[in-house]
Amino acid sequence: MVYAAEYKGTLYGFDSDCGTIVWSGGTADYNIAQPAVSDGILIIGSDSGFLYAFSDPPLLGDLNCDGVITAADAMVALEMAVGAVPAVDGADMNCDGAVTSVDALIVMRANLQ
Ligand SMILES: [Ca+2]
Ligand SMILES: [Ca+2]
Repeated sequence: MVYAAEYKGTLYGFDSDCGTIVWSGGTADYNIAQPAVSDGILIIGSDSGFLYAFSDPPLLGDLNCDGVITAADAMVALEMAVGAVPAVDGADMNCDGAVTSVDALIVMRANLQ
């Protein structure tokens, strides 16, 4: 995951393989620096002197958003692959522009690591 900040307050998380935006967040202020990540916490300073911390940036492949990658996430990817549920950008694990059974396999392998 690669993070970048827009001056007007929006933060973006990009898939480091294909550049797809898989997360976004925001501050109530102008961002004056680029974000940093330490121990899983995304941190950024603002022009008003506040330091914002995001403890929940997404885990790539965590398609049910429970904070861990399990077989349940692979099942969600399969449901997206067959059109049972709408596909999201973060589910395209191999960056080929579509969510398929290959993406579900990649999520399953991430579960086993
Ligand atoms: Ca999950
Ligand atoms: Ca794919």
